[in-house]
Amino acid sequence: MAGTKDWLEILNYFQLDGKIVSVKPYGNGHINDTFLVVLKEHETDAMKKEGVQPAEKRYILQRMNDSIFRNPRELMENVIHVTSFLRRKIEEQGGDPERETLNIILTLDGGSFAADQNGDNWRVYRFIDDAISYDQVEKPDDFYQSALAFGHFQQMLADFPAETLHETIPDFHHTPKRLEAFKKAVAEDVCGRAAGVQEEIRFILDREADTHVLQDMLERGELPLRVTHNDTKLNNVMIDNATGKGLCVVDLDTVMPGLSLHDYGDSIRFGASTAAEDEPDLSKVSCDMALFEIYTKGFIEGCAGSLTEAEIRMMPMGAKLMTLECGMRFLMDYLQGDVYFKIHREGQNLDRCRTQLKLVKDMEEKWAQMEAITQKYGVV
Ligand code: ADP
Ligand code: GN1
Ligand code: MG
Repeated sequence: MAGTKDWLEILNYFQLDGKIVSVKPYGNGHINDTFLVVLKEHETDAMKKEGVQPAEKRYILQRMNDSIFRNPRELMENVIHVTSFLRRKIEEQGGDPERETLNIILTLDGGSFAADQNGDNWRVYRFIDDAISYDQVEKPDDFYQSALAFGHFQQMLADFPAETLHETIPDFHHTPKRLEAFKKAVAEDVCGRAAGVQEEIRFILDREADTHVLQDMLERGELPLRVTHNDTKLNNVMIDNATGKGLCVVDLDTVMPGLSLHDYGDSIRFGASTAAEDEPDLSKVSCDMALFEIYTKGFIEGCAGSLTEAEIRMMPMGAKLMTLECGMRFLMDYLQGDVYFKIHREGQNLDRCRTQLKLVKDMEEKWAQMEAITQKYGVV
């Protein structure tokens, strides 16, 4: 994509003012195409006279992934609904809604996204300044702060009318259905890659019984259905540079009814790992129990007493299942020719799968420790 002229065409759909300084790819999300846009405000005569420099403003521009999110209108309805709900809560709590939730920049005709001439759909958020998101834990306290933020996020949405949410990706964390889709991809083997990954396939299939555990508990009414984020990796939360606290949960595309354990587990699989999600050297990958403990403590605190005894008891299983599910999704994508998660090199999805499976194995070995930690913080 695109010289300045094309960016101008896209940015002109939105209620934005100023001259383009730069538009650059931004962040490390696997799904949307994200750009940081810098605009400089137009210099007025008054500014010239008074020697005032025109200010620069930053925005996040995203090309929404339409092959994953099939209905952009419904997706953006969810984002509008969730962010307006959060805005009210944040105001009630004396917070700053301009920084503590996403702010959508509307199109000229008041819409929340715009289609360009190629049919690609774009949206713009105000950039959250003076905050950072991490791709790996650098300081344990950042991980703790992210846990508080994700727990608090879920807590704020406790009375959100769940029935009004569109299901942007059906059965997103329905692990048994994910396994069925995985088996189909193995059987079809469209790229002829299955022969080279028999060990990984076997590892996943051996854990079929596990994939049902949380779903069965949900269906038996033993775990509550809540409004959850569903994609709680560390780089989906902004940490405030000034305070070091979790400031804003971003990437709201998958906010849907789900289990608290999905949010908890997804954070653990990403943030409690000792290595990057795509680390090729598996000897570097394990689940760090100190980080596991820090996140567990923060998430339980962030949920402010709302987690049930069963939710807390099942935390180790939440961590393991979300890791297994993610490993399975990476491997399925590798088998299907890398059509879902963005890759930047050959074999990256296979490396991602392998780190997840290594983490699952490590968690199984540390199970007693994980149970002891969750019980320690779960005691009320
Ligand atoms: P994806 O769905 O591809 O993961 P995200 O919505 O998570 O895309 O955006 C990618 C990255 O961009 C995030 O991890 C975060 O670092 C950054 N980001 C997203 N929205 C904002 C925002 N409003 N302000 C600042 N940074 C943002
Ligand atoms: C994707 O969008 P991003 O990069 O935050 C994916 C998650 C996976 C994650 C693995 C909509 O998250 O489900 O857990 O990659 N998001 C979607 O890193 O599929
Ligand atoms: Mg993201």
